[in-house]
Amino acid sequence: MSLKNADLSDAPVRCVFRVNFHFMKIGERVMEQTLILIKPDGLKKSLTGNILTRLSETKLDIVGAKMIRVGRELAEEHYKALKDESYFEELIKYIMGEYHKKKVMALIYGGEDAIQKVRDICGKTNPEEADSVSIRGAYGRITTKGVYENVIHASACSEEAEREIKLWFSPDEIIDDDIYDVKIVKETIKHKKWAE
Ligand code: IDP
Ligand code: MG
Repeated sequence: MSLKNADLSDAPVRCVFRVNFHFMKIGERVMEQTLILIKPDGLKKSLTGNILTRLSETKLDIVGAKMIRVGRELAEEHYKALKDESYFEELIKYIMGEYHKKKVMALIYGGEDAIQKVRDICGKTNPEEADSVSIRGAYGRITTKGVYENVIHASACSEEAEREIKLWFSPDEIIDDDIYDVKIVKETIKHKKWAE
């Protein structure tokens, strides 16, 4: 079954203008980057391997990856467009890991048409409506409190991808050409080093 454009009708209102302002043109190919989060329920259910295997079908490159403990500030900033929704507080607790594990795996995938390719494999937001061969259709559920626990987040459009990549990653953590403007700064910061 083809998942092509499986959730176009499902795209958030903020993404209706699907204009790519940020991309690298290599030859005739338009290279994008997109943010993926394996959410706390995906980690708790040991789905990391399955999800990465499904994502490898896109033939995109992993250009960033890390584990993050999500604090309230990051959670609320990530989902700020949904702050008036009835399920917002439950959503924040969910992404902070209060119901599963207190971490998420954050990844950036890069390549041609990366944003839509990943969204297609993820499937619709509501796991009950998602194609059963999509990641969310196969592994998601709706809780008794009404939150869609859909195991994975993926940027929905180029504006969202830029905002989310800049929120979750610094340019140094991305092993790819810079597709957003960067500046070089020299700063002295305290950080942990290995003690011999
Ligand atoms: P998306 O994750 O497919 O981009 P968004 O509308 O951005 O969908 O919603 C973010 C997250 O909020 C969803 O992945 C899901 O976990 C949760 N969510 C969205 N809509 C609902 C809803 O109507 N009820 C409960 N949870 C929802
Ligand atoms: Mg979204």
